[in-house]
Amino acid sequence: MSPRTAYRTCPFCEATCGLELTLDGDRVTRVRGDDDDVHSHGFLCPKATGVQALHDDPDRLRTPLVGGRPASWEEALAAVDDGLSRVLEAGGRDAVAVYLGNPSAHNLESMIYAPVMLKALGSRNLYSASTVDQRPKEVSSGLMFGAGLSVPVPDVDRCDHLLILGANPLASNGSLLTAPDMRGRLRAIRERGGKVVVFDPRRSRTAEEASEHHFIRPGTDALLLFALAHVLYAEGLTAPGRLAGLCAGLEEIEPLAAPFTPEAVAPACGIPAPEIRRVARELAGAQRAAVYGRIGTCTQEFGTLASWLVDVLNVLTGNLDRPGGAMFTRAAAGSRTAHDGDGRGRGVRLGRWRSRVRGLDETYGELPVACLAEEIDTPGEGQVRALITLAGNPALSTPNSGRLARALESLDFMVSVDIYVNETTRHADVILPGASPLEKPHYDLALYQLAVRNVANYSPPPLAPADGRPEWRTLLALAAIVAGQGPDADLGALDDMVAQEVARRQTSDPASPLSGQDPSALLDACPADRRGPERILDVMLRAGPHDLTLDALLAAPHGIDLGPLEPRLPGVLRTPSGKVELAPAPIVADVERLRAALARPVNGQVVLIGRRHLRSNNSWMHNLEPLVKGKDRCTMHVHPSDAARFELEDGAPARVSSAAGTVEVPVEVTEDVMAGVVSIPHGWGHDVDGVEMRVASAHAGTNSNVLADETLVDPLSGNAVLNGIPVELAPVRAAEPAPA
Ligand SMILES: Nc1nc2c(c(=O)[nH]1)N[C@H]1C(S)=C(S)[C@@H](COP(=O)(O)OP(=O)(O)OC[C@H]3O[C@@H](n4cnc5c(=O)[nH]c(N)nc54)[C@H](O)[C@@H]3O)O[C@H]1N2
Ligand SMILES: Nc1nc2c(c(=O)[nH]1)N[C@H]1C(S)=C(S)[C@@H](COP(=O)(O)OP(=O)(O)OC[C@H]3O[C@@H](n4cnc5c(=O)[nH]c(N)nc54)[C@H](O)[C@@H]3O)O[C@H]1N2
Ligand code: SF4
Ligand SMILES: [Mo]
Repeated sequence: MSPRTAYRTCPFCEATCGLELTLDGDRVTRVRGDDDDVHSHGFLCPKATGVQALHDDPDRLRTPLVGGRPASWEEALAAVDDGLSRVLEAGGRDAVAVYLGNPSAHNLESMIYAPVMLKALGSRNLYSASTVDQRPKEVSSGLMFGAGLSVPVPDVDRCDHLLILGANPLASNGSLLTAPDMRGRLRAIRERGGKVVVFDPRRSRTAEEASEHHFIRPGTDALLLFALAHVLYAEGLTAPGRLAGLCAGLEEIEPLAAPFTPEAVAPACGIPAPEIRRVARELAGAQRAAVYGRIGTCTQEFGTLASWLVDVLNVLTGNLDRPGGAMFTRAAAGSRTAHDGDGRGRGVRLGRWRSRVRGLDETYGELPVACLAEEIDTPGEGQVRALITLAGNPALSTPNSGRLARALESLDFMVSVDIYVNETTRHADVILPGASPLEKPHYDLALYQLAVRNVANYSPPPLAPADGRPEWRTLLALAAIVAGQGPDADLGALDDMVAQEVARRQTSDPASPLSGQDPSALLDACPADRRGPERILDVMLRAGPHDLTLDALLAAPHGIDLGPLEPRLPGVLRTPSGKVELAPAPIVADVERLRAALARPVNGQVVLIGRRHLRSNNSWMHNLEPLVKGKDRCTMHVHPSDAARFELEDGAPARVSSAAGTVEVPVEVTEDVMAGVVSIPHGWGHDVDGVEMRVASAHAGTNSNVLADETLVDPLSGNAVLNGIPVELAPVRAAEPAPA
């Protein structure tokens, strides 16, 4: 067979780069950036080669495992039916918990079919990686704009001033910001005479590329942002312009910001007051500016406040919803706010139920994953006794991993849909294998909702699934099982129901031109032989705002560019008032907690933060030799003054302890981290029994989330505090025993 070319969107991070793959039979022989991709224009990062390495990885699961042994799909699904049915019978719906991991948001099949399974299960114990990630931003956006995914995206290609807090897009390639080649885009800002300003406790790669970088003490972004707002008011620099008429609660911001003078926040933030004043003036003085915060501003104790203040500043400077500011994307498919209405909607309702043990609020149908271990290991009515994980590795990704590992081991039943036997799935009774990226169709239903341009790109699977079982059928089979239909339900009939329901939802959006039309007509418009995720995507595209069909995307293998972002206020809003809610009551009520933090002494305490590396992706790409080879990446960055203070030596192991646990990790002394802060990347620690990832085990590293304290959460979102964890440091001396 002669080599062929296939175009496929990279599924690994949020940048959604177009790849050009050369295939020889069922082997990938070359991975390149697709120069003609309408969004990435040939850009790619080293992780792209992971498509090939992952496909070929001998440790990647290709058959189901039952009790650790290869089994047929029939056996495996029967075992799942047996295990889940017992728990459901004994403990009811809430006794079965689900954890959805990050790759499920990059996966068309799980974006469509995981919710079907969740609905069929009807458990209140739903958890996901969102509550160790962006949930604070979804809470602030939901309260302000009426929908959790109405997250304003910095219009990086047209702004001339970008203020970045807690994001390192040169390593992460952007998050809640789908924009391939952020290095190029940031350089372009500077080349057109603009400025990039970064606040980060580390001199990150993004900080190095910026016009200026300020070290900021972890967890103090909300203080800084309030102080910036304070300066805008004090110096008469607020200029909301047309936004004044589109916002409710604008007048509440000035008194809220009053206590947060630059002088008041300076000691806590570690930033001199005159610098804060200058940054505020330059932000206000820029023609077109955007403030952008990401994981560093979310996974901290004031995550929702900081996320909210980012958009408050965008409003106060007149930059929300205008070109070069922070804008709302109009995605081609899957967005609840694709069509402009009159701005009014039901808004979001949070806290509809609470977690059983700690009483933390539900958000968007989920409980905080920081509660998962206690919901499993605390006896009583409603205790979790079974767990379904889908593309998640909570044993490495969520706080107090030590406790969670013990809890997972104690479950009556666990099933994982995953591609590896890893730190989490080793606890599962049954593992159902997901497919390789080459065996999956791809369309970024989630990430295109946050793209810096309106784009759409569909890639068909370059290869058929090796065992003929696409992941969506596995999810539908699980849905059938938890619905009590047993392991051999008619998945085709279920799929028809799902498609019908999607069509019904599309035609019941009052803002849609299809509102009130017959959903069956929408379904019937799709080619007759189209089924599964392709049919549903086709329905969504047809009902979407850009008049697309799947056939149109199939005819455009490099994607379709639907143009730059356009102003969308008030049509994008879904708030009861029809206005941007600038001072939502729950957020305003939380300001007092921030005020109290002003008085808190720092006193030489050391806090832990994380970091990301370009060649790594959370916990799960460490089994791919091309990506892990070279220098050890799981080290603790320590400032020279702290190294001296705690007698730590470069290259030697240190003992790090927190309220949750203790780890040992090699020290890397560097001035790239601020004094009083240490940094360890998350997602490592592969040297535990039962993991079947040979390469990863040889580059095991340390699990930093052993140190994360699950009792620390941002109260409004329940999001875990993973940055700014108080720790104690000591050298590991040869004679001391290792921690248990
Ligand atoms: N290569 C690679 N790319 C990835 C991932 C990966 O693991 N590797 N993961 C993907 C995922 S799931 C996500 S969510 C995104 C995340 O994307 P980003 O948010 O860009 O993530 P990071 O690169 O971790 O950058 C966060 C920065 O916040 C800083 N920081 C920590 N605490 C604070 C604080 O309190 N305040 C401030 N101002 N800064 C702070 C850290 O030093 C770090 O430089 O990346 C995605 N892309
Ligand atoms: N300390 C600290 N902790 C953090 C973070 C931090 O910055 N600091 N970041 C947090 C963030 S932003 C995130 S998103 C989470 C990530 O948390 P998780 O989503 O729990 O973890 P991942 O490492 O992404 O694990 C993904 C899992 O999916 C599997 N997988 C990969 N591809 C597929 C597929 O196609 N199908 C199936 N079925 N399975 C697949 C992998 O084998 C792996 O088990 O970690 C969080 N944890
Ligand atoms: S930047 Fe992200 S999407 Fe692009 S090639 Fe790298 S991992 Fe893939
Ligand atoms: Mo994430």
